Amino acid sequence: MKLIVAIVQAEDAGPLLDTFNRIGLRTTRINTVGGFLETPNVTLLIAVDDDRVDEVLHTIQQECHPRTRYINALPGQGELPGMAGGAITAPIEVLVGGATIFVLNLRRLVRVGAKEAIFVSPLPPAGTMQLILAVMPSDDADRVTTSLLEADYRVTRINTTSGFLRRGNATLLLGTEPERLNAAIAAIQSHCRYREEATPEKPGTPRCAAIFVLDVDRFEHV
Ligand code: 2BA
Repeated sequence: MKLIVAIVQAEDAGPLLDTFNRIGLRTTRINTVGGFLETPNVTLLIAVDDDRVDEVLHTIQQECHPRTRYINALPGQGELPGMAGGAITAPIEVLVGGATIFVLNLRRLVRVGAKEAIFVSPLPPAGTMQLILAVMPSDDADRVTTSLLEADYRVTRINTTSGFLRRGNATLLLGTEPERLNAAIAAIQSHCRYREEATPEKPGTPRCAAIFVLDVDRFEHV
């Protein structure tokens, strides 16, 4: 399985999510800001089977459009010919791409409520740090965070939105040594409440949290 991280322009996010819902793909939306333009964009997390990756990429390509943006020139750049230096500056044209997409190998995917990992790939090389992204309803996140902190894990919370229900949820980001991975997953599972909620695939399918696990190539704490 893969975790696709796609950064798209805010204008394209709504129609793209509608299409993902129509074709039965679950997504998590993070409201983000481009580092260069400092304008809002949207980052989507999409976990899919390997054989659906091309379909996801194709869908993004169909729904997301490159656009030209204009920003004010930086000091000392782009002055109009004939004007006093810096008096009036010409806007700079920037072409923003349709989407920026990262496809990552998932080590494990757990759907809480299904009680079991629905996907586990072979064990990582010994000692490989693991990164957990756990998406859950906002009202479970405090309880889960407290239990993880009590067990001496460190956690970062991102406020996110479910792509289907468009309801606020939370994504916890947690790095752990591989030998403590199962205990972290168990803590998340046991502190999430089980709910009956609709999903794109099947209205009424039970759902609580989705836990994505990725290998970390390098971990430093400075
Ligand atoms: P922004 O950082 O706001 O960048 C918007 C657009 O500005 C970029 O479009 C690119 O055309 C230009 N740009 C970005 N950084 C620049 C720089 N240092 N010098 C000159 N021009 C620059 P895209 O490349 O299509 O990127 C769209 C958005 O995707 C970015 O918004 C950022 O949020 C994200 N993104 C792109 N590449 C990324 C990467 N390698 N890692 C993380 N995020 C990335």
